[in-house]
Amino acid sequence: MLLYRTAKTGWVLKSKNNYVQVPEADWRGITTREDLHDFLEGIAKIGVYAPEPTELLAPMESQEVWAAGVTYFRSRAARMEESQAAGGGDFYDRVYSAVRPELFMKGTAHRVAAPGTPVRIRRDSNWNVPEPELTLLISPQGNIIGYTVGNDMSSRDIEGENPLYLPQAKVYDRSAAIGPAILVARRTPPPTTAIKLKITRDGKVVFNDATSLKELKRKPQELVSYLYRETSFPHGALLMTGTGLVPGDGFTLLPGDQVDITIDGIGTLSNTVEQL
Ligand code: DO4
Ligand code: MG
Repeated sequence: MLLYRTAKTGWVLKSKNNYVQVPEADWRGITTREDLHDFLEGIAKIGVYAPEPTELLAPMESQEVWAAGVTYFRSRAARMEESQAAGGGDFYDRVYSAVRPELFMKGTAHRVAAPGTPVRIRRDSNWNVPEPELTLLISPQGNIIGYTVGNDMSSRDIEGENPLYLPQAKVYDRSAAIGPAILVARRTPPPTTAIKLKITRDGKVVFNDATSLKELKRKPQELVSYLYRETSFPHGALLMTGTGLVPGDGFTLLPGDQVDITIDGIGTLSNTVEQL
């Protein structure tokens, strides 16, 4: 089942190729329900059909958005290269194989771009990339209740200059996008699940590549258990699980680019790029 959030009609469910309206009385707190799967099955059975959702919002409420890093070999390699001059390469190598993962706070709903709206690149950065990441919706009790698509926009020059600049490379207005929907499923998407990134500039595709979940070094539940250690999330949390796709060193996003991130079974998160 896919759960969409819309500007006009609130939460809309897609079940067996039908769109079903979630009653307004159930909107609040829907993404923090421990019983989300069972609850949505009940809504699907009642079946008040709705039109295909438009004007999508990020499918979240007041969760903090967190991100895991260096969970794919490709991310480790790219980070080691970009931070070589700053002597930071060793940290990325070590965290890739350490027991404790890298986790950082990416932002709150306020910093998240909705599907179809612009993400931003910083004005004080010249080297920017999108990071396509399977993103977990986690309940207040630490259970994974859904899966969505995330874009962890990153300023590689700032990150590479000094690892201590990570929060500035990662967290600024509209430095994340989430959507288009939450996949509510009892099981984690299978390892064969493809994560695809396409970047289009002036009508031409300038980057097009794919990875799959089998390249993800850590188990989603392992990342969640570290995130929830000693830390409470009364509104639940969203956790981006890291990128397995990093365009080559010569590539940077430019204003006007279109970023399409597709994850099998969830959909495509599309955003344009802005630098105001
Ligand atoms: O260590 C820096 C960030 C890594 C990251 O965001 C990723 O691997 O996806
Ligand atoms: Mg990332």
